[in-house]
Amino acid sequence: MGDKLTQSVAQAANHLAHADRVACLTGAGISAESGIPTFRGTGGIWEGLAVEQVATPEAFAENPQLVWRFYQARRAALLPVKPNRGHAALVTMANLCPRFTLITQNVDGLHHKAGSTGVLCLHGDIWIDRCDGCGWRTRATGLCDRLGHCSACGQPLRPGVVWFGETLPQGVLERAVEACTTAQVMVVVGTSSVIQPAASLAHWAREAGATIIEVNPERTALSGDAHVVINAPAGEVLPGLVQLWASAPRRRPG
Ligand code: BJW
Ligand code: ZN
Repeated sequence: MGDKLTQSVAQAANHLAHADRVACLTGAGISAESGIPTFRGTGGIWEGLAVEQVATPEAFAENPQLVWRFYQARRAALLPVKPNRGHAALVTMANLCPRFTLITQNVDGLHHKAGSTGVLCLHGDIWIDRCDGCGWRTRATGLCDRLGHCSACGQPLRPGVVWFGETLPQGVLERAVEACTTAQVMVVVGTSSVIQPAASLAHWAREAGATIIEVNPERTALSGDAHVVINAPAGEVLPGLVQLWASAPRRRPG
């Protein structure tokens, strides 16, 4: 590790050691080291289509079969995937902190697979099939290339994720806002911080007095407003950060 990186990790560990309320927001970057492509890193994540072209209610209305195949391909790619050292470090973080809230924009279920509990999934879960007609929903049990239809009302089934222009699952954003605006420290990992309302959480946390720590190998829309920026891949730095936090003398605010 370079001097600057070592210093920012030490700074971050020091902030965390002084906190008993911590919120963490993750994005696609935390799963990158598990082999899942990010959305905006490589320019188009499926058959040359950007997520903005398929992850909308309009795209589904126009071509439900295409959108269905997109999500089936994503599900298939997820089957062999395992959580990485970044996901594992966040499980340990939760054990180090009396009030730790993990919030994710990811729909891949890898935090859950790693052992995190109570995760607030802002953008839903790719393994849910649901019907917009009558609200019926179920957990998908396998892959099926053919578009399914609701057995209750006949509408085409869609994945249980949040598309552009849709509101976030009821109550989830509210709980995330509460966690972020009451946290003393917020850690933001692996997100370009451009998609709303998730991107605003760190700003609301900062306005409410939290110290913002960003972990990302690239500069993002948030970097200028973060108090500590750790420019490195999550799987490489989070385990060390957690170790430092665990060994730091605890001087919590009264
Ligand atoms: C690493 C790494 C490593 C690499 N370690 N890091 C206010 C202003 C303007 C627009 C809006 C607004 N409010 C709402 C909107 C509209 C819209 C929006 O935000 N548009 C933007 C284009 C501006 N938002 C919405 O529509 C949201 N709904 C909403 O607000 O409802 C109310 C409302 C409706 C209508 C109008 C107004 C209000 C819903 C957003 C849903 C987003 N859904 C998606 C798809 C989910 C399903 C699926 O997976 O297919 O969610 S889009 C996609 O982007 C996905 C992600 O969760 C999300 C965020 O992406 P993320 O995680 O940041 O990924 P990347 O690829 O961008 O970044 C990865 C980062 O990792 C990079 O920085 C790398 O450097 C880094 N990285 N390797 C650490 N090893
Ligand atoms: Zn239905």
